[in-house]
Amino acid sequence: MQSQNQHVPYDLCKPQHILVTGGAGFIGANFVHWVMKNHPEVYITVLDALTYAGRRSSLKGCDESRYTFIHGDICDAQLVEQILAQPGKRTYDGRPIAPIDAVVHFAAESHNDNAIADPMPFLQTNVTGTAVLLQAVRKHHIRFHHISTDEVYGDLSLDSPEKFTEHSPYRPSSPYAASKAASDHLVRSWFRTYGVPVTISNCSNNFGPYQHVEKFIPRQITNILTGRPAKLYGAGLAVRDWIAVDDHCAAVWAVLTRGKLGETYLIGANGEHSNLDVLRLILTCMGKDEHDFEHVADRPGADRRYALDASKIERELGWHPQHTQFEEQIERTIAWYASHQEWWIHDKAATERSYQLQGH
Ligand code: NAD
Ligand code: TDX
Repeated sequence: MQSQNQHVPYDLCKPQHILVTGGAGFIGANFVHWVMKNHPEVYITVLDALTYAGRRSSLKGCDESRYTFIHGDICDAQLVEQILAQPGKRTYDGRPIAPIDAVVHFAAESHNDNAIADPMPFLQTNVTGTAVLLQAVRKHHIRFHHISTDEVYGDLSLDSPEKFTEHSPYRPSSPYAASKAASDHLVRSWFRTYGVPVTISNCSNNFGPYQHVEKFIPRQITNILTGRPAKLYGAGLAVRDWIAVDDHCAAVWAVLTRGKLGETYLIGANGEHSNLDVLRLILTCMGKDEHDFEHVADRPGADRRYALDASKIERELGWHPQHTQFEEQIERTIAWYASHQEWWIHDKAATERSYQLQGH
């Protein structure tokens, strides 16, 4: 296959039909809702394997005539080829749907504790799955945006003002982060070697609706809602750089539609907080004593601090986070979990059993 020009300056991509992988997961589902609300002209196909982390009900409320859900695995090359090779089609009421012209790739195994217990599914989905998608978009000349994480850069010390930039060296410390780093390398190499029109974004820790109860913030909220103690790893001094998931979705849209091909953009909202401070805030917002939690074992090799310098995307693409009042966003997240018990209650007991086995 002939290499496409690697130096297209700015590709103003106006997608008409996006394939969203992992669209039944936390950020993917929020992205589907966000696009439906903000870009009603776009049609979406979701490809999701519905692992323990994916839920069809996360897409409830989306206009059924504006998206198709496909239950399948990104590692299934035949299925991916079949989806991307489709010519345009029609909705059930006869309206034309353009062929898929962009892929936004969220699908991944995403939880560090799971990767520590068993890294192999992370290599399969995050590395092999990304390679399968890259081969298919290469064949069909389709725009590809890869969703990655700040964890590929390793961690920072607690007491320095340093932040990650697009030039920070890759230094992943955990099996999950290493699998995401590998996928980033694949994406860059498919750009350089084959001219596949790609962009990458590396985002900090997200929070908001539809996040699985295994993750830090929803775990604490749902522990308190179900009468379990909140659980803090180690002394809780580790720092994460939090961003409201809607701000991440808007940033992904900015990179997809206005990003420069082959480039990486860091996405963050200057939301650094220690785990201890976040937990105390959740406890206080939920009317509990701020000391009312248990310390549990930390992860082996735990990362200390993540912090992102997002000035490139702000400067070059004009994206700025809108939901930066952390306490207000935490209160909204608590209210969402309190009013959507039917969405998470079935996962709760099994998640806690698995944590108990891991000593967390
Ligand atoms: P998630 O675990 O909530 O969702 C992942 C989704 O992918 C699920 O719906 C799951 O069913 C699906 N999936 C898993 N394996 C699949 C496969 N083989 N084929 C098809 N679908 C599959 O994850 P998330 O938190 O929404 O993360 C989404 C993406 O964003 C990931 O790539 C993650 O690395 C990245 N990211 C997450 C955060 C965060 O804070 N959650 C931060 C930065 C980057
Ligand atoms: O019960 C808990 N108590 C606790 O103190 C849990 C589940 C976690 N923690 C700590 C561990 C981390 O220092 O909270 C911090 C955040 O943990 P997670 O929510 O598991 O997130 P993290 O490991 O930082 O990774 C997240 O951000 C980067 C996402 O899960 C990744 O997918 C993303 O790439």
